[in-house]
Formats: sequence, structure tokens, C-alpha cells
Amino acid sequence: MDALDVLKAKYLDEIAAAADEASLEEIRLAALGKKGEISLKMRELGQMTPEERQTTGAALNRLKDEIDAALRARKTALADAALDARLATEWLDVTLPGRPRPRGTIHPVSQVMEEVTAIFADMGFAVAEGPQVESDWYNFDALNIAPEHPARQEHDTFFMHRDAEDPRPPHVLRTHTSPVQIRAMQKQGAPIRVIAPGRVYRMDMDQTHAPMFHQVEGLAIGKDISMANLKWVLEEFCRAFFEVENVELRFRASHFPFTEPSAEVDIRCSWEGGQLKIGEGDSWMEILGSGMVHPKVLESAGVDPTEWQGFAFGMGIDRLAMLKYGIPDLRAFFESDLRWLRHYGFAALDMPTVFGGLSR
Ligand code: 2U9
Repeated sequence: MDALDVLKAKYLDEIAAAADEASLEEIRLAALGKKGEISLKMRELGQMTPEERQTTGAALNRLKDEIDAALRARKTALADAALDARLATEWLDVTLPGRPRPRGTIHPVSQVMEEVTAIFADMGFAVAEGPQVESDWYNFDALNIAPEHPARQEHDTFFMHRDAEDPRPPHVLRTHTSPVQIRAMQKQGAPIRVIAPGRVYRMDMDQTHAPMFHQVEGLAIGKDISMANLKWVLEEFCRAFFEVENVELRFRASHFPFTEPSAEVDIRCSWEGGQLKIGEGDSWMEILGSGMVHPKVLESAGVDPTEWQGFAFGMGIDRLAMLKYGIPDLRAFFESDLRWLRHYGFAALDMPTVFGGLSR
């Protein structure tokens, strides 16, 4: 083996053993750099005879090309290996089955709350919220409910505890969401269009009553808002909510302290074979209460009743859910029975919208 073969073997071994690009660069400089071993040998050609120069020169050029090619090949091999290693760690099995649908469901009360909110939002009503523990002024006085009114009795209302020596009247768990609209009028004044959905509390418990239930109330105050506007809004609401074209409402004179005149509203329906159908048949079912807001209530909320007027209405969300989705017993709503929730619950992320469909 001559000297060049030794050089060649040395560099090819080093190149094969190089673990990274930096080592390859070091080898390249040692062999082919300005002061590299092979470059120095090239310089020695000048002292050779023409014959020697020709053979050694050609051999050195070949050696230079071989080392250069080996360096490039090793560089590519290292890059390929690095890519393979990265791909191995980022490997994804696209044949894996999809994740199962989340097991939680949306409670029918939440679903109906979203549906009702979507419908009234579409008619320009804002959503208002307020405290569930209220002063008796907001819950009763502001709504023209007299101190001797039966709703104020111990057996209807949950009173919060006060120390025996505390002279202030006790707070109550709100018995309706009406205080929310009093607060909204105090804050915003008139004109105003709001709905107030939320929890309310009354001492009542049987197949159709629970001590906590859900209401949505609505309020529209303007210069000339009338019962005619109320009727249109409620008809539009029922059409959208029950998803039937032909709804017929019947207004029955009634009495509430906070509205004058007042009306209870029935919807035409049939109960054929125990199944409720809205908009057809010879039966009527009460679905909500309503009326023109009493002047004294406007006054309590700081709205001048000689200048402003409007309507209000209230309905039970739990009852709407029972009617729309055929749920027989109200008590099951609040028992958290997983089998019941899976049966009557709704898929998460299916937000009801008026344009995209409410339920499905
Ligand atoms: C203000 C003024 C008036 C809200 C109204 C009713 C009639 C009504 C019941 C329906 C079934 C309660 O859930 S239920 O038991 N509600 O009949 N609610 S008018 O009237 C208001 C509200 C706020 C400031």
C-alpha cells in the first residue's frame, strides 16, 4: 500500500465513524482545507519531475474527489437518519378508531333555557340576571305585592335567617325572577326589552311542583307598547319553541299584583292517545301568565308611568321542557339519576339557534 492508499483508508474510516456534521467538517478541513494534508501534498507537486507530477497529481485529484464524495454521502446519511428518528417519535396511527362521544349530556332545563333565550334574543330582547337571595323590597314591595298578600306567608316563601334582635326584615330566596327586571329598569331606565331566565324558590313539592324551579320572564317598555305587541311576541315565541306553523293562543282575564290588565295564556292542543300535539285539537292548555306592567311597578323601578308603558310575561321553563320533550314527572329533573340524564339529555355542543334549528 503506498502513502496515498494509507491516507485514503484513514480518511474514509474517519468519515464512516463521524457521528455528526461538525465532525465531518473537521475531517474536511484536516484533509482538503487550505492547510489540509492533501492540499499540502498538492503543493509538493512543484518539486517533482514532470512524469512524477503527472501520475501523483492525477492520484491526488482522484483521492480528493473520493474523500469529497465520501463526505457528501455521509452527510446525507446522517440527515436521513435524523429525519427517520424524528418521524419515529412523531408517528401517528391514523387507523385508530375515533374517540367515543362524551358521556355527559345537556340537561333538558339547560337546553330549553338556551332555546328560549335564542328565540327572544332574535326578537331583540337582552338577557338579564340577578341575585337569588333578594330583599323583600325587590321580591315583593317593588312588584306591588302587599304585605298581607298570601305569597308572603311563611308556608310559600323561604326566608333567610336573621338574628332575633336584628330589626331589619329578612331576605328571601326570590320567588320569581321579576326583581331582575326591577333592577334592570333602575339601571337602564326606559325604553327596555329584557328577559330574565333563572332559578326561583317556593315551598311546594308534588308531581308538578318542586321547591326550586326555573322561570323565564320578559319585559318590554316603550312609549306605546300594547297588549297587541304582547300577543304577537308570544305567538312568535310559541311557533318557534314548539316548532309548529299554526299556533293559536287564547287570552283569559286574570289577576296579578304586578300587571293590569292581566291575562293567563292558553295554547290550542290535543291529547290524542296521551300524546300532546300543539296547534291542533279541541283542548286548551295554560302555558304562561302576562299583562301590562302595573303603573306602581314602573314607579318603584324609577320609570315614569305617565310617559312609559309596556308588557310583561312569565313562564315555567321546567314545565315547557316537560311539554316539549314528553317528560312526565318534574321531580326527576333534580334527582341527578344518570340513566334519566342519558335518556332525556341533549348532545353537548349542539347549541340551539333560531336559524339552525332549536332541537334535533
Ligand atoms: C316586572 C313586572 C311584571 C311577570 C309575570 C306572570 C305574569 C306569571 C307565572 C307563570 C308560571 C310564574 O313560573 S310561574 O309559576 N308568571 O303568570 N309573570 S306577568 O310580570 C312582571 C315581571 C317583572 C318588573
